[in-house]
Amino acid sequence: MDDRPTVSVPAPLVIGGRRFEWGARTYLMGVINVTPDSFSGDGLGLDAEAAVAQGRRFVTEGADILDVGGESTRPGFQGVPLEEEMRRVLPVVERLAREVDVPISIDTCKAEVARAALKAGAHLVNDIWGFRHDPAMAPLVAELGVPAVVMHNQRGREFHDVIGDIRAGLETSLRLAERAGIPRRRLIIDPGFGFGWSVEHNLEMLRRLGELREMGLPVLVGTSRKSTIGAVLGDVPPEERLMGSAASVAIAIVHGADMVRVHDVAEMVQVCRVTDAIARPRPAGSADRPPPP
Ligand code: HH2
Repeated sequence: MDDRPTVSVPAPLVIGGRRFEWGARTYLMGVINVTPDSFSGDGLGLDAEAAVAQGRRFVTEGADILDVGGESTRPGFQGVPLEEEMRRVLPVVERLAREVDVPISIDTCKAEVARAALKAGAHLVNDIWGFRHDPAMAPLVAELGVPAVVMHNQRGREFHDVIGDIRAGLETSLRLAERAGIPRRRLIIDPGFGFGWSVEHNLEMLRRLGELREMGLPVLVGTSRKSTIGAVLGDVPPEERLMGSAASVAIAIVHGADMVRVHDVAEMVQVCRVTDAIARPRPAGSADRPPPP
C-alpha cells in the first residue's frame, strides 16, 4: 500500500528485464557522469575504467538503474560534439551492460547517441529535453520499443507557475511521444529540478510534487547535490551537500517520487528505505517488506 498523495498507482514497467512495481518502494538511479566538467564534482573524465568501477559499486550499494551521461548539463555548460559524447559513453555502456545486472540508462538528448548506446546495451533513454530538442528522439524510442524518461526543462521558457509550467511542458512531451507511437505506459516523467528555476521555484516544485501524480505516470526526481541545496545551506560546494540532498530525497518521496536520481547511492538507499517505511506503510498482516538490497 502506498499512502502518499496518489490518484492512481502507475502500471508496473519492465526495464531491461527488471520489473519496476511503482508504489512498492522508491527506486534509485545512480549517476555515472563520464565528463570532465559535471557540476557535482563527480565527473569521471574519460576514464572508462573508473566509470565502470563506480557503476559496479553503485549496484553493490543498491542502485536499481545506472544512468550514464557524457555531456554536462549544468547552467552555462559547453555542448559536446556528437562524436565526443559517443566516445565517452559507449565503452562504459557496453561494459556495464555486460558486467552488471541492473538496467542501464543513457542520459542524452541526441537521438544518434541514444541509438548507439541502446545498440551497445542500454535499456532506457533519459532525455532532459523530453523529446523536444531532437525531433528524431521520440521516433527512435518508438522504433526500438524502449522505455524513456521525459524531463521538463524550463531553460529559456517564460515563467507562469511552477507546476503549471511543468505540466504544460510534460504534456507537450507526451503529445510528441503519442504522435511517434510510444505507449504512454512506457514513460517516466521528471519535473526537471534545477533546470531553469530559481531556488524558491525548486523548493515549491518539491512541495507541490504530488500534483504531478495526477498525470498517472511514475515520477523521477533528481535533486542530488544541486545548487538549490547548496544555496539553502549558505552556498556550500557540491561535496558538502550530502545531508541536504538526503532531506530533499525524503521530501520528494513523501510527495510522490517513484525514483530518485542520486550521486551517493549507499547513503540514499538508507534515506529511501527509512522514508519508504514511514511513507509507504504496509497493511497489518501483510508480508514483510522486501529486505534491503
Ligand atoms: N539532472 C542532471 C542530468 N540529468 N536527468 C533527469 N532525468 N533528471 C535530472 O534531474 C537530471 C538529469 C544534472 O545532474 P548531473 O548529471 O549530476 O550533472 P551534470 O549534468 O553537470 O553532469
